[in-house]
Amino acid sequence: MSTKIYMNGQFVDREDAKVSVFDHGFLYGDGIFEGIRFYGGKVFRMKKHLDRLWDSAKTINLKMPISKEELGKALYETCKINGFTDAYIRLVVSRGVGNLGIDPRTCGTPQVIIIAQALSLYPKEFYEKGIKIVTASTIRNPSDSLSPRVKSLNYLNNIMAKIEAFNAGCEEALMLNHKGDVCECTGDNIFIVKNNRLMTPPINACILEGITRNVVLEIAKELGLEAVEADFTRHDVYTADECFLTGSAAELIPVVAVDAREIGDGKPGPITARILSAFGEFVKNDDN
Ligand code: PXG
Repeated sequence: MSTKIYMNGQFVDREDAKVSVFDHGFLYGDGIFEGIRFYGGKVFRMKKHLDRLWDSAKTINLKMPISKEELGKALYETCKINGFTDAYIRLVVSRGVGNLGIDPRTCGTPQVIIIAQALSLYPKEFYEKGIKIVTASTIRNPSDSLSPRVKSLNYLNNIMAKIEAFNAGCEEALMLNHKGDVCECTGDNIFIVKNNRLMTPPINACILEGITRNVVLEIAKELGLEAVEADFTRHDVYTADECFLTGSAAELIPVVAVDAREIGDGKPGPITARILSAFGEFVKNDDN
């Protein structure tokens, strides 16, 4: 049976799930998205994802053509119709079909698309051995140009940095902001651990406010670990005891080297392991 894709209230076979070449999502990257996990028959942190999507829509001046309640139901229906209990969900809202030219006023109704697919997890090795990353020369978009808080369909800023990572033989790149402070990676937030204290850049450091990041901050509190949101530099990363990345796809991935500097003893650290294991428990019991 072919995978069914949700398109504007209807389910369409994968082969037939097509958008117009005049959709401004395709022409200009004009649109927004969410990457969501479906764990054990539940949409993880659904309210947070929908709230973030609505905030992205607000900032790009896009009027959502569906209510949060309806869209929440559609997320569940899409997983159900495809028989998933665990999946990766990509929710996309594009500006819709319009004329050539960037004028969003020419666009009809925004297109709402939900793709659910079986998880293609990162290799086990990433979690067991950790990954090595490099700093990209491409800086993160400053907030007053295109706010990284908007999860927009225009990911070229991140893709440019990701290409630098691949060219350096790494899977991820660390991005700095216009001030030179540590920002985030191309598709994940970053944490460091120093003297048992967790640190992650604040929202105004030009990051996407990751759902997983916020879950890790909650978990740290539950575990009685000190965790702060504060600006820091690459020096702090190089000299950290531990470092890890967070994201809906990655969950938690240990980082064992940055720009060829070994982090800690060059192996995934104990606090990272503690949080990763608590994360596994957290997703089972989450009701948000
Ligand atoms: N920063 C950036 C730039 C991201 O794109 C995160 C941080 C982590 O956010 P969450 O809310 O996931 O903890 C992201 C997330 C995809 C995909 O299909 C992208 C993300 C997550 C899942 C899938 O490209 N980006």
